Amino acid sequence: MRAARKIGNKQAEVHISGAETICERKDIDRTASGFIHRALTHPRGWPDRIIVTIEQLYEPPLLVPMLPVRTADTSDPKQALQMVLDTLLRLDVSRRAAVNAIKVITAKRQMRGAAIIDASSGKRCEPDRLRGVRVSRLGVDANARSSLARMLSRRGINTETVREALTLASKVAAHPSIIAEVCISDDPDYTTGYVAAPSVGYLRIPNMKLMGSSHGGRVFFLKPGADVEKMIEYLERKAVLMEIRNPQPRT
Ligand code: WAQ
Ligand code: MG
Repeated sequence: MRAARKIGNKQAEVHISGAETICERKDIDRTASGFIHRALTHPRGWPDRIIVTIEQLYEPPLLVPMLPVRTADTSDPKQALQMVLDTLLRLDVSRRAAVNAIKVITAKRQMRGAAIIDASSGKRCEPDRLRGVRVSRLGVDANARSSLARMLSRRGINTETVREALTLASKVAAHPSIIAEVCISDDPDYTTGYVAAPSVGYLRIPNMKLMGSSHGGRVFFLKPGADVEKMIEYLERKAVLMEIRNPQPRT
């Protein structure tokens, strides 16, 4: 689903809401109306168009492991962005690439999808810089749903926002050409973001922005020299379900 509203001249539009999932045939009605409801009640405002696309999958989804979940204790945007920077620099991300990513996720103008940044040069690599790359065809494996809900409930974060972001981050981190991801929600009332990478897990970072601000975004850091087209094909087209492979620590 994607929802948007025209602004000013005919071409420009502001992104309101997007969502994607994988479900069984019997759940299509319920899932689609849930997404439409989300578009109609979104804190980013009233859309003047909602587009719902429903496609049959012709091959079984790939199963990828859920990233382990951790939460940092940052209390303001300065601390939070410093934590983002420090975490990225400990991975194979250059300072230039990290700084460029922070510019993208704190910029006024919203993208519908994610920016892709070369982890070494810091250059943007996605073909459409205004739109970005939209990760699609992802969901939670039926066998993992109840333990996922239990694990998140124990931490008081069993929300659709967290489940969807964790699923997306787990799909993205499973690709060998992606070193790390950073994200801030574009919802004005949601200020927790995250950095994710196989070695870091899904590191939730509170207070990435001030309450009420509508900026946000996502960046994927590309391994230098990796095949960007293949990677985008995986993100946009490959059906992936997140599963829970190792017992989660009881924190
Ligand atoms: N693929 C690529 N980029 C996306 C996608 C997608 N499927 N969905 C959203 N984005 C980009 C887009 O630029 C949005 O503006 C931005 O990410 C933020 O999207 O554990 O809700 O859906 O508490 O607002 C983090 C949860 C929530 C942290 C993130 O992102 C936690 C969130 P939103
Ligand atoms: Mg949003």
